[in-house]
Amino acid sequence: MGLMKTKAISSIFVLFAIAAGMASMAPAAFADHSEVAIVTVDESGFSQTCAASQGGPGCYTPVTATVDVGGVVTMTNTDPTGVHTFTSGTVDGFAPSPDLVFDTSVLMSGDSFEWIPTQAGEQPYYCMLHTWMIGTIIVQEVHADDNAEAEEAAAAEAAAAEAAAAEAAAAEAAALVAEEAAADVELMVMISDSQVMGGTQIELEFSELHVNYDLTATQNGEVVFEETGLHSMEVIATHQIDAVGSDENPIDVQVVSLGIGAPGNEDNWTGPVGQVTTAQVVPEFGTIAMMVLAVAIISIVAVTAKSRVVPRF
Ligand SMILES: [Cu+2]
Repeated sequence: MGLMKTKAISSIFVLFAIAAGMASMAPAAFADHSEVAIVTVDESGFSQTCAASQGGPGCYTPVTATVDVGGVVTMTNTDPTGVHTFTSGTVDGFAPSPDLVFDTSVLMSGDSFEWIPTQAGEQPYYCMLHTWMIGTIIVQEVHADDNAEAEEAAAAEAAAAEAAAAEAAAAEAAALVAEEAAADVELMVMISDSQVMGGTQIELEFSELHVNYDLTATQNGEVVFEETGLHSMEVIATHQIDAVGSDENPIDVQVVSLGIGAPGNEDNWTGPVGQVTTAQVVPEFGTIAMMVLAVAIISIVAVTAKSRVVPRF
């Protein structure tokens, strides 16, 4: 099917990228930072074990990349099991603060994005679909590490640039917050599961209080759980499903947001309505954690596609 073809192409792309990277590195006496390739760790959307905070190596490789000002950073989603973003800015738990320097938006498996930095400094970034995925790009003046003097000058310049960037970022963030308040409320939900008492316990962790939603779980094309008009007073809601997923018969979980607000007061609900988040329960992963940002339609479409990609080679 078309799916297999996509995977094959992405694998070839990765090999090529690695080969190209090695070839360009070999002849340089000094470390060449005119280009750097960053990729995503396989299954980083399903498990947080890659995160440094969980003792992992980081969910992007390399997790700290160095590039010259004017160099090319190629960001590629090499994870065959999911969609990811490289979004500049920082994230605090569920709360991302994009700084608008770059945003790949949703990259399907095999997709790439290029960014050419124009300013020295440290640029943090994260995946807006899986906020445990974080990385850093260190942008330095060309040949900054050729000698210590240049390095010092670059460091001073970088510090100045960083201060200026921080100022700009703060202004942008403030503007963004104002914009967001006027626009729609962002809603994220993390879906995780555990096997409990011969069934499956689904835990939903919302980024907002008072989320109204529909929850449906299907297995083998059969509905094993279906409730509409659910309300989560707290950020966490749990539901017991009377079925256990397996590799052959995974359970597909679907959450549809209805709006945010008190039950019975639909007219005043805010937030995204009708946006869909899916996750798949397969025991080999133990607890599956998937976080979804329900703002842009494209990410929702992409996430729906992700659950179909899960049964893989
Ligand atoms: Cu991701």
